[in-house]
Amino acid sequence: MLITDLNELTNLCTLEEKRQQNTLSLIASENYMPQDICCSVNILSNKYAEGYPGKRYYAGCSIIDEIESCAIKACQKLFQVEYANVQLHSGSQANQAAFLAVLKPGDRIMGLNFAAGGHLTHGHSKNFSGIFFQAQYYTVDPTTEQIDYNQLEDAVKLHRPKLLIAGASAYPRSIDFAAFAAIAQRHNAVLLADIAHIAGLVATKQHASPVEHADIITGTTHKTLRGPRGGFILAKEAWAKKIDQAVMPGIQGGPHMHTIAQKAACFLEAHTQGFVSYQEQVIQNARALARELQSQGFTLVSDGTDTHLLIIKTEPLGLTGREAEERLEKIGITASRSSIPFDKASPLVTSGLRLGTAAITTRGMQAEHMREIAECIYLALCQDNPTVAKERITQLARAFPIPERYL
Ligand code: DSN
Repeated sequence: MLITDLNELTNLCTLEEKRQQNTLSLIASENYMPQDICCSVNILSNKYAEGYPGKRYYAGCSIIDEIESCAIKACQKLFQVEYANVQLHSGSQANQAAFLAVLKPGDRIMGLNFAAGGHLTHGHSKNFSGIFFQAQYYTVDPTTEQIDYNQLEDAVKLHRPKLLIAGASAYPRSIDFAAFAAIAQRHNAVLLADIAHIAGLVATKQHASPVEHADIITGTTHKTLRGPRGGFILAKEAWAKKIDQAVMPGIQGGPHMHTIAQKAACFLEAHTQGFVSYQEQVIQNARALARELQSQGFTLVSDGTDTHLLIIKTEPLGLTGREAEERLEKIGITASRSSIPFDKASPLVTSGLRLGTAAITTRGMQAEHMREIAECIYLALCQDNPTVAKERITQLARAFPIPERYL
């Protein structure tokens, strides 16, 4: 359908808002940003501000400078880190800039295998990271489906990467950044920690921080951190100049100042006790959902979770990840198909379904509501009974509307 008029566009946005209100997002990388943060700063989108506070290539940036400085300081304080760059448009661009700061084209990198939960930007053959760099992988132990740090060291010793990446998009367990750092140091690799998914958990100490261990840390603000769609880079001061240059002029031009203002609000909110309680609840809900699903007979990758996400194996149900995703969408749950360790199915099909609790926890759900969700997932995936499940999910969505303000 070709949109020819602004009203039609507005209608589509209203329809999307209704869709979000009437369904539950269990997509592990999604969340609901506070509406009072997102509406007030659109005026900043009018301003060009290439450069950094106090060093811009445009006039009229004095207020913009204060806003970006506020975001930088709040981010540094939140993560207790010496340097922060808040201009990254996304987590992928944060990784691009980190690579540019550390590597030359053709250098070797090593990240977690894609099927085991690694991200596209950690060396996938169709991504810049696998096109411009020589990518090697480590994987998880086939029995525990968790990273085995002896096997990781063997892989690093064998392939000698210049950059070792610790982080994932679909790995339900904690990451031992200290162990990664020890291995990187022993084998002269630079350590990049990608905390895109777990940034909110790290900020509130629900997951150990990589700040003491990693050379460079990349992350996103829109997942567990519950802010605007965007990225950031943290590092020790020694990396500051190289990273600033890698971001601008390396890969980006004008920063999105409206998003940077939203990031500032997000970092400030993340300092509050209310946000800490929210993150504690995200983890409690993920554990409760894992337990309820297991009691319904589902098999989970690595047998559980330490974080905000978990992955159901769909092969034992006679379904692909894609079919499971479609069945859940029919009952009003959005979730994402996910490869599982050593998956034989293609990434478009997969043998797993990734679920996360960051968004439903923002809606106010508690551990006791995870049973209702698990039962509806059981009805949809094991009994192919969408009608009852959809009614129950609709009621739950109505009982827990997306809030406008949180704290
Ligand atoms: N697409 C994001 C996710 O779903 O994990 C990562 O970039």
